[in-house]
Amino acid sequence: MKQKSRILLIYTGGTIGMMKDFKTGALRAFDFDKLLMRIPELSHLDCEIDTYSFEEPLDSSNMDPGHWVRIATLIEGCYQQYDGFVVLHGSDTMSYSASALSFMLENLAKPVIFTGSQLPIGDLRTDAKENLITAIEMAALKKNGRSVIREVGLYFEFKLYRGNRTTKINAEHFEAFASLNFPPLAESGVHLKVNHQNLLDPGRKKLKVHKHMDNRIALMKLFPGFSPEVAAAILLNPAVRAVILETYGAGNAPTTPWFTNLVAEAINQGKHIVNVTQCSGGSVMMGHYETSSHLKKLGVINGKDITTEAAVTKLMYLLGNEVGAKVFKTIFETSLRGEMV
Ligand code: ASN
Repeated sequence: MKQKSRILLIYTGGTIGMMKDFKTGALRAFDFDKLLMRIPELSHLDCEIDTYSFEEPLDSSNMDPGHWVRIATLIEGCYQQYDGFVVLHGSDTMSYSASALSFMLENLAKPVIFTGSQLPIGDLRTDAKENLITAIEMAALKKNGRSVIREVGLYFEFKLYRGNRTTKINAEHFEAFASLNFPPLAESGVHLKVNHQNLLDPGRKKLKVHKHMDNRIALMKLFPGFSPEVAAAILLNPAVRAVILETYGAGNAPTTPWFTNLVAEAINQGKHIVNVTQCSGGSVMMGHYETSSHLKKLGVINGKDITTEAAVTKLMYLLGNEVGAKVFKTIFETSLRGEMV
């Protein structure tokens, strides 16, 4: 007889489980048991579901690396008992958390699927039920006794994406996420369609969980008129070990001497500078234009087609693992979990 998949549902918070606070009118997280009562459909699914809830569910604006460590530790502790994990999470920072977990869970061979919703589960027009039910079904998929999805995914509005390729693009539409540089892993229509050619194959190595995330990083989005004083305050700040430059188009930045000198000085101080485009899709191509050749010469790290969310969490992960200065650039420029080309 076919064994039912066992899924652990981890509730961290988010709109999916929120209700209106009568006093203030603002949406606030409520407890998990009440949430489960609103989805009797869960008992019809062909899998066994256990649940775990943060005792104080969060709006995901309050997520931080400590919460990622909690989720990673939880998965590590019961990895053998379950066939898959579904993480209910607020949509605002879901792409950061999914990216972070993808780096923290090395050699992951089971699905960890993030999902949530734009409307609370109690709302008549809610998108929460479809997202949750299909995320569980995707996590439960097995072939020849092995999980089909063996990576961190993000399921939202009929599509399963690679988590570290996603960005939240809309605060209004049910289609809140996009993965512009990588096609969906699976799609939900009348049937669940898995795009097998897009899936990661982690091999059969043992799961390794990394729990040190170093947050001494900064993100600097360029705009015409950036003040040299503000740029210096970021790039030369002693509290900062690495800076992500969100540049224009294919990785372009001003060629004014003050800017070039600041980047050079930061690199001299041993800081890692990463070039990521502020476009939602496409890739950095350092050296393609004169306006990026200077960065290439200085030894700026090429973020290629990585999302800002993945760049932030990859930096935290590599710094947290004390990756040496000599190999840092090469490792950052290598795809570790399918987050870049
Ligand atoms: N503020 C909410 C959160 O990220 C938004 C949502 O879940 N749709 O927790």
